[in-house]
Amino acid sequence: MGRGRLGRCKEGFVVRPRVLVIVPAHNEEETIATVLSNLRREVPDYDVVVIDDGSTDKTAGQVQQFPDVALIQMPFNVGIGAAMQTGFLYAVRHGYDIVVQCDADGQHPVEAIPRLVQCVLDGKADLIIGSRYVADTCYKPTLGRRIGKSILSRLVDAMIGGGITDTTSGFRAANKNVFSLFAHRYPDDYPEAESLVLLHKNGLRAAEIPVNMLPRQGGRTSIKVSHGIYYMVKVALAIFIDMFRRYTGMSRKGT
Ligand SMILES: Nc1nc2c(ncn2[C@@H]2O[C@H](COP(=O)(O)OP(=O)(O)OP(=O)(O)O)[C@@H](O)[C@H]2O)c(=O)[nH]1
Ligand SMILES: [Mg+2]
Repeated sequence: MGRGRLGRCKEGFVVRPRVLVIVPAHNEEETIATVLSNLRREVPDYDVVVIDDGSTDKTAGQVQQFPDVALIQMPFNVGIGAAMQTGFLYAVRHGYDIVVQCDADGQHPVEAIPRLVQCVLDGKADLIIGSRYVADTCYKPTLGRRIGKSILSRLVDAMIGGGITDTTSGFRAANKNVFSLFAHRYPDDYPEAESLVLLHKNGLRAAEIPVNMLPRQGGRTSIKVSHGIYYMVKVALAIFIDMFRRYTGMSRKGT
């Protein structure tokens, strides 16, 4: 671990940012190895940590075939929010500069990661989201998901003032301000939309760029239709409650 630290050049030291890719995984034995191979090929200078969240299949065994990929195994399924928060905490403790979130099911176009990271480095925003909805992509959500996404997007829009079309995308790159905040506090279920409200309340900015997302490349979705509706209502309520919260965690503004 720890590639991309300092490189010497004639003029002195050139600081290269240390980037950590966090891959949350729950029962992704069919796809995780391909995702990790793609990461090694496309972003060999970035470190990778997989958060295996109590998988009951061979996910961990697949990850162990990659000696340079870190593996954190949760003792039982803690859920995507707590798993990601573990990754953010890992990034803080190991002194990373930028964190990227990338799914384990092959949906996220790994080759777009350098673009996400570059936008963060250029200061375009504190969090850059890979969006499925800015341009036409191969991703075709079901009707239920389109409705859920649209309700959540409207709520988030009302809270943060618009500008984000894909509030539920988990394909993101974040600077230290963001992942330090998230290491401290991060929503539990379907955390992506609510996390944007958290960011906004802490004076941080999100923006998005178009990416071409694929359908899941194997295995099964974690989102069953009945759960989808339940979580949609839960997330909407959580966002609504956030509206009245004065203090959200790390804000210097005390919002
Ligand atoms: N750590 C952890 N990861 C999870 C959990 N549930 C899902 N994941 C991972 O989070 C990522 C996104 O989950 P998906 O089930 O693909 O959700 P989605 O991409 O919104 O849904 P699909 O479009 O159907 O794939 C994948 O890498 C999953 O393995 C969980 O409980 N814990
Ligand atoms: Mg997926």
